[in-house]
Amino acid sequence: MGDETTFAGATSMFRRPYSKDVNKSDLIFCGVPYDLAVTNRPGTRFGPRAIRTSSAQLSWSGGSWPWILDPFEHLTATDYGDCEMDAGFPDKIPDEITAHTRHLLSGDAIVVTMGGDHFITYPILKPFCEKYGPISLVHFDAHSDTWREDEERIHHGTMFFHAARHGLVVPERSVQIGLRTGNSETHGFNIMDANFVHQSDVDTVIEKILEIVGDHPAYLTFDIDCLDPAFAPGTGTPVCGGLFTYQAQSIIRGLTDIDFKGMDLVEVAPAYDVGEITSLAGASIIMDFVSLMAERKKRVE
Ligand SMILES: [Mn+2]
Repeated sequence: MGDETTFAGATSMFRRPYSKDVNKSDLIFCGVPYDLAVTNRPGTRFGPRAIRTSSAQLSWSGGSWPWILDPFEHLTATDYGDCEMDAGFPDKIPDEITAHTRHLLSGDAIVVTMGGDHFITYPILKPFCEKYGPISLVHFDAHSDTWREDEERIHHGTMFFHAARHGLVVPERSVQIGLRTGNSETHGFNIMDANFVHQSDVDTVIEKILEIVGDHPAYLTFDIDCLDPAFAPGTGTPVCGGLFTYQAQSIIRGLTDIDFKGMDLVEVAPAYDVGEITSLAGASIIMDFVSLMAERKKRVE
């Protein structure tokens, strides 16, 4: 990994080289700076940039604790830059996000997206589903994002209702973790709400996730508001009583048996952040996912 000065230099994700070649990497980072589908505070369009900046201090050689590997010794990773979206045609943006993700998935790379508000997961999931079939969601969030909605209406609180209805995901093989908002309908998703996570130990949560997802192709979607506002104040729709960063990281570190095809980290809104702790939490969770992918690759080497 790069050993450039932490406080200066280029701010590509984890200091990986920028590249538009989607065939030369095991893992591609990209940003989708879209925040027009929020129901509360906007500002996540600045999320990818803030996460990249925070990632600089996680990019020294040797990898991050407690992983005993440097992920980038096992995975070639590049930063594609951000999805281009024409603000002059707002209706076309979801299709632009889908086309962008489809392009990134045209090679064999694992695609890691920094949001953006959580709506972006819906257009991202379409090409994942084309490639891998209906997928298992491992979904960390304060909110279910499955509120019932009209046929055409969709925003960052309803896209998983549509994703389930349109067969992009398999709710029965999916799990939502950390929820602390009421929704009388589960639409078949398995739920471990914040109370369950706080009252269980980390190993129990991991075991249940492994049981639910099994060997099904999976996608990790991490809404930073899953964390308590004490750990992630810089987000549009914070909810008290959430997970510690430690809990979320420990759970993700236990998921090496899951066949993840990609992930996103969404809803980081730097304008409401304090001391950059939210973007650092986001970058750290992505680092755990990348280390997890490296660990899986190492197993078969
Ligand atoms: Mn969400």
